[in-house]
Amino acid sequence: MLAMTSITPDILLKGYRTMVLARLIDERMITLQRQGTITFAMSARGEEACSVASTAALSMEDWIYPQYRENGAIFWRGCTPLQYIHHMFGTREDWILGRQMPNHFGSRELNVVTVSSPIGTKIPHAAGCAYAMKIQKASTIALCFFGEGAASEGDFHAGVNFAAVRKAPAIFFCRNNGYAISTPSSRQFATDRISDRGKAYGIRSMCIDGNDFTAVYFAVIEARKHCLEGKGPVLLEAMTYRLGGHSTSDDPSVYRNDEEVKIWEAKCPIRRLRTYLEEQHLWDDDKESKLQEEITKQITDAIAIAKETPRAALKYMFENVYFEMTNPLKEQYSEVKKLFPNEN
Ligand SMILES: Cc1ncc(C[n+]2csc(CCOP(=O)(O)OP(=O)(O)O)c2C)c(N)n1
Ligand SMILES: [Mg+2]
Repeated sequence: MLAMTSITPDILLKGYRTMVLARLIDERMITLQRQGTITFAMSARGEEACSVASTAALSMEDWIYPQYRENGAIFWRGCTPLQYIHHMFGTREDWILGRQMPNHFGSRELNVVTVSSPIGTKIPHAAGCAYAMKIQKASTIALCFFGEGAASEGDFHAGVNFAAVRKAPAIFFCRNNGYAISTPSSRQFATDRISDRGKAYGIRSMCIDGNDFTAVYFAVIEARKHCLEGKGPVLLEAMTYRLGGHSTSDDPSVYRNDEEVKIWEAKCPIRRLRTYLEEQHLWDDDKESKLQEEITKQITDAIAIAKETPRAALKYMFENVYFEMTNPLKEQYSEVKKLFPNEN
């Protein structure tokens, strides 16, 4: 049973706005990819409550290890549409200097570790980070987001077991959205729940409704408290659904039917929170249209700026990898420069 903690209207309203921002920005980025303006995009459509509500339950000093479908976490922590869109375009203003694919965001300032493509690798990193926090007697935790597909990697076992043995203050937040690209979860594991595995590691675990903003929020508040009381890590499995394709390189119509998608569209976390806010007289149609208008303008203006901003320089790929550029990196840099003689 979760202890009843209260959730303030401010958190609910900020949570709602942040989820709408994530939804609208994802939609626009997919359109831009289809138009050939950006190279790639992924969407968190239908899963926004997982990243936003859990980040809302953390302290700003807690460290977050995202997988890639958690732009809601950085939006909650203050990333602006312009900062995000610079990243998606890989401009010179990109936080990570165009060194990664789009959707591989990260920010030292926001304590969000940069996304890296190999899935599951962040699970042991977060366990180690949490253990360091414990040694330093810090009152912070590390939260690692990953998909149910990533939970099939050996890194899941290594990371969760390490954190369990060391009683490291880590929350392992599994977004079970039903698919790892085209592989449904029924083809990934034979148990009903990933949270069942918590017992095997001797840690607290819980399965929650990932499309219910308040359920996610309370579960993370409780899990964080558990971590900070020195009781060890917590495994949370949030049941949700990937409403869009895996990425712009995917066509989900070849492996799943529309009926299934429709069922989950009705459970949309944004719609659910809006209904609740309206019942509480905190939201109405007028506020909704103003919000949509405001965010749409911010996104449109940001796209116009990003289009005018030069791409990240070629040398950014090679500089600051090591304190000094190594000889192999220097050679690679001059090879790449031959392909793009007009860029530096
Ligand atoms: C180690 C590794 N294996 C395979 C891939 C290719 N890959 C990228 S995303 C993905 C599916 C991940 O599914 P899941 O963890 O459930 O996250 P979701 O995309 O559903 O949010 C795979 C197999 C990869 N990036 N890294
Ligand atoms: Mg998945």
